[in-house]
Amino acid sequence: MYDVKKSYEAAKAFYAQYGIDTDAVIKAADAVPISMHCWQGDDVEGCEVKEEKSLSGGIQTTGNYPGKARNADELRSDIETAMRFIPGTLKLNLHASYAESDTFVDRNEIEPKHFEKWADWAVEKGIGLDFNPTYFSHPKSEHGTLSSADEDIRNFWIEHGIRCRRIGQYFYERTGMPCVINHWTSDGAKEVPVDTLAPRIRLKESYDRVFEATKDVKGVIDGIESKVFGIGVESYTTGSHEFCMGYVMKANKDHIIMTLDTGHYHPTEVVSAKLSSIFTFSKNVLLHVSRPVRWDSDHVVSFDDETRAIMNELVRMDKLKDTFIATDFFDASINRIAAWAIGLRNTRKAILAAMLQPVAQMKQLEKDGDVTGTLAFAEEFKAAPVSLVWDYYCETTGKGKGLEWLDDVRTYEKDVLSKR
Ligand code: RNT
Ligand code: ZN
Repeated sequence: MYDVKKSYEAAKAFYAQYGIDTDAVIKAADAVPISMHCWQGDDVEGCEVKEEKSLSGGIQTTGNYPGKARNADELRSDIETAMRFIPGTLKLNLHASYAESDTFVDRNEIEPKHFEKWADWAVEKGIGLDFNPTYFSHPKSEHGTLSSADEDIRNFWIEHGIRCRRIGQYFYERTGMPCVINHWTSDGAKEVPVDTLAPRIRLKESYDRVFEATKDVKGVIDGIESKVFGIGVESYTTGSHEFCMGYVMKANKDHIIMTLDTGHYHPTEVVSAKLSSIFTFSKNVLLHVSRPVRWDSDHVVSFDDETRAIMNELVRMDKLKDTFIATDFFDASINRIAAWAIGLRNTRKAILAAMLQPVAQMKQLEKDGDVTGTLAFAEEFKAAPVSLVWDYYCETTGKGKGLEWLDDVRTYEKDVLSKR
């Protein structure tokens, strides 16, 4: 019989050998906020009143697993259910396309009132809200948005960005917690454009205008997200890594930071290797935790080497507190509540695993020039009994040890999802 408490005591003794206090680590890992993305629940469709919901902008969901949320109420119920299985501090990350209204409201018309139900819900739950302008899945986004050569189109999306920052302030005022906004445009081209510069200059100017028009906005942090390519825009991305990094560094404003999505780089490039360079020049980073499989495929976050390497880096640099961690994946081929549970649990577990390492000791070994010892320590902790600490943590926080959550997800599927 597996005794969680007894097993935890054994793990506690293991870590105590290296001066690690597992009780304290659990507490610290539990307090790290993770922003849970709402869009896993409905395959990024959103709640806008419109005739046809189709995803565009170089991102794609594949699969048609039954039971997806069809409206905001169902989505909230699904999010609440998933949250029952996810330990630790959470925020909810919304997209502008999750506006609620009885009649059609275009993206350049959205107001805080269209998000009132979400805000009420967050206040009731005591959680913070993050936000994203939706610069995609719209008839006016087919040929670029903020970087479009068409001034009317550009103005439309600038107004959208402006309204989103004001909604961000509304979330801040309602929840009392800063709202982290992520700006990502899918602007790009299938073939290499002859003029690659003009769209980038327009994108820069558009971001400038969004920020200039909303400089009075309070309680909002803005991530600028880059990407290497998207489906249909394979050859050129206006908001490339260099563009976004340049924008953020040149802006030199505390609230404008880089967003690093783990699926947005060339397959051999890793976010874990970029973080310290960015922290050399920036105070904060917004992280989109995802899992690329060959490309930006947005698979469910895995407890894999790269996710662990990212969390190791953040812990070793003491930058966890300066990093806004958000999940970003969408799998339509499996139970969507399970997708959330697995991805969010893995993100938290990677944080816990990173904190369950004798960082000070390892830093000292390295400082002393003991490369052998440093490597030996790093390797030793890869197979340390993290899961015993994890199980104890999940059980004591009521989130279910091991796979207990899976039975509950299946019950919810039978009782609720299968009836949709
Ligand atoms: C797309 C970006 C972006 C989106 C969400 C829905 O490649 O990663 O962050 O996934 O905004
Ligand atoms: Zn992303």
